[in-house]
Amino acid sequence: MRSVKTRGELMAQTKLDLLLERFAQHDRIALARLITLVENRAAQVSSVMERIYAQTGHAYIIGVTGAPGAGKSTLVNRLITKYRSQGKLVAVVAIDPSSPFSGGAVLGDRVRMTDHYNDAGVYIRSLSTRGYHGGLSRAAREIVKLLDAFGFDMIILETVGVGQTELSVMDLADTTLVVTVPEGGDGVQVMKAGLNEIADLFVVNKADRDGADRIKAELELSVHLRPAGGWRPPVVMTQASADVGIDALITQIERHRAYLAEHRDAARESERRTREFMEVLASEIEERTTRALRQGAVNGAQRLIEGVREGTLNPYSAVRKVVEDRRILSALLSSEQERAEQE
Ligand SMILES: Nc1nc2c(ncn2[C@@H]2O[C@H](COP(=O)(O)OP(=O)(O)OP(=O)(O)O)[C@@H](O)[C@H]2O)c(=O)[nH]1
Ligand SMILES: [Mg+2]
Repeated sequence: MRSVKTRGELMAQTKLDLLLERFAQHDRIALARLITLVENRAAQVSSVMERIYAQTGHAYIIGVTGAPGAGKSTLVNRLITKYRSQGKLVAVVAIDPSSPFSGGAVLGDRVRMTDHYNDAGVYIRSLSTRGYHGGLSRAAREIVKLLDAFGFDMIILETVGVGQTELSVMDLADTTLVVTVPEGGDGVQVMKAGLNEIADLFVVNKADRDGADRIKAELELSVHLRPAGGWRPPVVMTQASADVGIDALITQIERHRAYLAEHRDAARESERRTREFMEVLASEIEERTTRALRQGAVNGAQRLIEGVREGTLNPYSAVRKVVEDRRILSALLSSEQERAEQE
């Protein structure tokens, strides 16, 4: 019977309960463990999210994106300091591209953010983009939810602004900062990369360098091409390494926050919630089927896969057979325990 839990299941359940209890008591080790579960796409992730969801919705989420080396981490470091001086609890998720070129950036981030390592009001976590196959935005979303439920006031997401994945991660942010630098036609790059549309605020960092005024003018021009009436992203000049312009940046973030609060768009919010549902549904199905197939646990499906592997059955016919067979489908979507019980 389904209601009878196996010994192993009960033990896993108790362990998870304990972890969630410690999480509720603001135990950072429990927080780190839960984030690791999310990173490893463990089967318990969905039930963790169900349990903590009601505690979310309080944090303000700032996305920071832009070209490699633009000074994002340096800027984030400055933001942490300012927000900490306001007594806010700050979490940072730095999403690292998996290319070896950026491997050094992880270390760089660590080095630059060490100022805050002994501060219990600050939590910094790096997240590798490796091995997610498009599920990164779900993982990032879940980590943000965990940090939110844990009680952080400000959550800062740093990504290198390349590719669809990064853009989808920025969808989580309330305010998205696009960081540019004076050199190399960065303004044009921003437009090309589609960062223009997601920016709530442009930052021209390294304003100590030549050409800062020019890129500021370029960006301001692009802002004026936006349809009138909505939010117009301001362009803020900073010198993150010299701690210049950070107060103005924070003021603009607050302005955007106030704007959002004033212009709460119910339609946009339901759209966002629906998107979240669709994303979780799709990836839950993918994760469950992948797990079931990897464990070789689904008889009928195994035979079809053999056929595909040997070239005697084309993948489309195999998939049609799977989706038209309720028993296979239900086994694919069942949890490990449920499958064991069904046998
Ligand atoms: N001249 C100048 N250099 C800066 C400024 N801000 C940051 N830098 C330097 O730019 C370099 C890159 O800074 P990071 O903060 O690591 O840049 P990032 O955008 O986080 O880099 P990735 O995470 O690798 O994409 C470092 O050497 C910083 O010291 C600035 O305002 N002016
Ligand atoms: Mg960085």
